Amino acid sequence: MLDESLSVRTTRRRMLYALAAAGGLTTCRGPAARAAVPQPARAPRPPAATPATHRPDPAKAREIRTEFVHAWEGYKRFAWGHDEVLPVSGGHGEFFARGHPVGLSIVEALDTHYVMELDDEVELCTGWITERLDFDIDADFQVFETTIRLVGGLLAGYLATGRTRLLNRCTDLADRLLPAFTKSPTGMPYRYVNLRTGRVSGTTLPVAEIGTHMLEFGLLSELTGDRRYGRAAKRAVRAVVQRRSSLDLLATTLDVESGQWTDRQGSAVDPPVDSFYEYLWGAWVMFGDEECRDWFRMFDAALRRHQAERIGDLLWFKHVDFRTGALLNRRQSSLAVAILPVGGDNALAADYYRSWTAVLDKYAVIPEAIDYARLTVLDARNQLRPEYANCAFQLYWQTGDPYYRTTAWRYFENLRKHHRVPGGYTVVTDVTRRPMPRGDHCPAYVFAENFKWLYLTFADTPRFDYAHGYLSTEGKVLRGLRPPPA
Ligand code: DMJ
Repeated sequence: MLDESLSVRTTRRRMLYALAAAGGLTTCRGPAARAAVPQPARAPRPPAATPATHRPDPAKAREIRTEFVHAWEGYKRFAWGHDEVLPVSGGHGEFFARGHPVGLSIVEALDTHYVMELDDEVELCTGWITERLDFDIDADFQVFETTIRLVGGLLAGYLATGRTRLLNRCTDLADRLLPAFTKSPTGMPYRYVNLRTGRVSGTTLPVAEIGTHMLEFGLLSELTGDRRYGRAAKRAVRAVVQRRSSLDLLATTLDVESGQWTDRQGSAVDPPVDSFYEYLWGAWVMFGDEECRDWFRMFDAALRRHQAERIGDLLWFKHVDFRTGALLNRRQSSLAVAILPVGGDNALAADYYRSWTAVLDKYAVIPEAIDYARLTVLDARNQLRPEYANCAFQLYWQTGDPYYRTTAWRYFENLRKHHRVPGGYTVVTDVTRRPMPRGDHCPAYVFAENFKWLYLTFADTPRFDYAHGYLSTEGKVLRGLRPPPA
C-alpha cells in the first residue's frame, strides 16, 4: 500500500502539531481509518516548562550537530539495518535478539534527524522503517526497552513526519507487547514477550521496567482512540504504588505474579527504579493525570524525608531499607541525575545537578557509579550516558541560568575528546586512566539522546516548542514537534 500523498501527510502533520500544542490529540488509526474518536474533555495541561529568555548559540549548535552526523555516518557505514554499531572494529550487533535486527539505531535517530533538520536522513530512515521493519519475530523482546526505544521512536517519527505507516508499525508492535500486561495476574507486565507467539516470561522485574510505559502507551491511545494501551500502563503503575511502604518508599524488584517484593532496598532515583518516578510527572504534563502528579509529589516528599542527605554541600540520595529507612549504602548511579528535572521538583533537581557537576569536575567523564561519601569510583566505565546532558537541558530551559549551558558545553567537549573515534563515538572503559581507554560499542540511545539534548540546549530550533514540548526517558519528542516553516 503506497503511503498517502505529500499534501495529505503535510495536512495531517499540521493538524497533529496544532492539536498537540492545544493539548488534545484526536486522530485516526490509519488509511482505513476508524472515524476520529472524540476524546473526553481533559484537565488543563500544565506547560512542560516556562522557559526564561534564551538566546540561540548557533555556532555551538553546529558543532554538536557535526558530531552527531559523525556518529551517524559511522552507523550507516558499518551497521545499517542492524541495531547497534561497533565503531572501532567496524562491526555491528543486535540489542534485543541475536539474529533478529530491528534497525534500532535507525528508529532511535528518527526524531533527532528531524529536530536537527537533517531531512534527507529523515526520509532515508522513514523509508527503511516502512519498507523493511517487520515485528513478526519469533524471539523474546524485553518489554520495557521495546516500549521506550521502539514504540517511543515510532511515535516521535509519526509526529515528525505524519506518515501513517509509522503509526501502523507502532500499533502493530504495541499489540504484540500487550500480552505481557494482559496475561499478568497483577497487571504488572512480564519482562519478556515473544513478538510472534505472545508467549510471556520473566516474572521478576525492577520497578522502572514495570512503570515506564505510560507516556508511550498513553500517547498511542490518544492517537488511535484505542484505550487498551494507556489503561494497561496505568494499571501497572497503580499496582506498584499500592505496594509502597508505610514510609511511602519503594523497594527495587517485584514478582509480577505474586505481587510480592523480592528485596527491601529503596534505591531512590537510582536505576532500576529511576524512570518510574519520571513517568509519574510525565503523565501529569502530557495527559493532565492529577493522580500521577499527586503520586509524584508523595514519593518526592518521602525521598526528601528519608533518603536525601548532604555530604559537605553536595546533595545525594542514600539507599535505605524501604520499610524502616535504615541506611543500606551510599552507591549512586550516573543515570539518576535525569529524574528530578522533568519539572516535578526543580529546586531538588538543581541541587542534585550541582553534585554531579562536582563528579564531572573530578573525572572529566562521569563514571557509571560512585560511592558519594568520598566521590570514589565504583564502576569506572562510561557507557556514553546522556543523563547529565538531559538534566542540563531541562534546567536551562526552565530557568535560563547560563550555568547549565556552561556545564553542558564542558560535558560536550569531554564527550568529543574522550569518546570520538574515526568510526563514530564509542564507550570508555575506565574514566580514571589517561588517556581514557575506549571500548567498541555505540549504544543506540546515543542517536536519540546525547546530541539531541545538547542541540536543544543551544540551538533554540524552530522545530521544537520549548514551552509545551515533552521528551520521554529515551529522549523521544512525544509533544512539541513543529512543522518546518512553510
Ligand atoms: C536510556 O535507554 C534511557 O535514558 C533510559 O531511561 C536509561 N538508560 C539509557 C541511557 O543511559
